[in-house]
Amino acid sequence: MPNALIPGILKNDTGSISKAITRIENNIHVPDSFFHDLHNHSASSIRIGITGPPGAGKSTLTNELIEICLLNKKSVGVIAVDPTSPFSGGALLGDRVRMNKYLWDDRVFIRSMGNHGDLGGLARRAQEVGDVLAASGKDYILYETVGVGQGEYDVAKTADITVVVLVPESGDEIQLMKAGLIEIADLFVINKSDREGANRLATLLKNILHNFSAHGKIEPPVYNTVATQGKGIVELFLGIKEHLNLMDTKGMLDLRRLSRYRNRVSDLIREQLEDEFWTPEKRTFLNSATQTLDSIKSAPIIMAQLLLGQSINES
Ligand SMILES: Nc1nc2c(ncn2[C@@H]2O[C@H](COP(=O)(O)OP(=O)(O)O)[C@@H](O)[C@H]2O)c(=O)[nH]1
Ligand SMILES: [Mg+2]
Repeated sequence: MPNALIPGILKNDTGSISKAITRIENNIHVPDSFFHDLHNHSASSIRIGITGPPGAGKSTLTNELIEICLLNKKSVGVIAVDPTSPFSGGALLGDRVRMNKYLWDDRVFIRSMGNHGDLGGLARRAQEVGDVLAASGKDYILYETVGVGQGEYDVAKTADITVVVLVPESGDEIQLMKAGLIEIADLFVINKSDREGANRLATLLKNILHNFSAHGKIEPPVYNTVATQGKGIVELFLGIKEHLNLMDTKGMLDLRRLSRYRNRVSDLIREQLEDEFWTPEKRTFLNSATQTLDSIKSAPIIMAQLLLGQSINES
């Protein structure tokens, strides 16, 4: 029973944390009472989302942030979510090295999560893993995610504050995605600022940010970093803390946490309703009605109404 792991989790016992997370990751039944018991202990961690395109330097930055947290006597949990990876249950290839580094250090817990085939489920599991790490007393929880399509919005839903990592070559991307990026970003980082174009991009970005007023959000500051040389990391860390303070004073942090809670509830309801809805009979009905393209006689909406209605025998 995972509930037996709770005392260990609350004492920051790595073995208990690890076992609980493995159950969550593999969708081994975790009773609702487990999350109920964790809930009252998961409130005080700060959850930071770090997102951006593959190769932008998110992992390198995350490693630097771990170090600076430790220097500030703070503990850290890292959840590296890669929706493009089918792997799970420990390490994605590039993350193994850093995980080994902290193997015997209970101030740091790192876990990589891949995609088991359902993106929505991945976001839910990542939040639940965050709850376990929060209950273990980690001061900061860093969510590292690849920003691909919906993925980045999912991190934003998960985190108290979201850092979007770009590189000097990302100029065009910004033009294309500015609305979406600006909506989710609380802070921007232009990493690889040892390369040409970093200052130009910073100026461009600041201009865009200044002219784009996202409702209920503070204008995101822009930081330049060279993660591989540890440059700009202290400034970024202080910037994150300052931004959190500002959000807190303006009541925005509470609002965000409230909306995170509401989103989680509605995601769970959607998942549960779908699970209940798709009986084997309904799946068979849909499959046999769609054997070939020629055999399909009704519009998708009609098919959906048929399935939603009572016209199919339930067993
Ligand atoms: N030149 C340069 N390379 C960097 C910098 N930060 C990371 N890299 C390199 O970029 C590559 C991708 O970094 P990684 O952290 O794995 O990116 P991720 O996919 O976003 O997690 C690695 O080879 C890093 O060594 C930087 O500031 N400057
Ligand atoms: Mg990475």
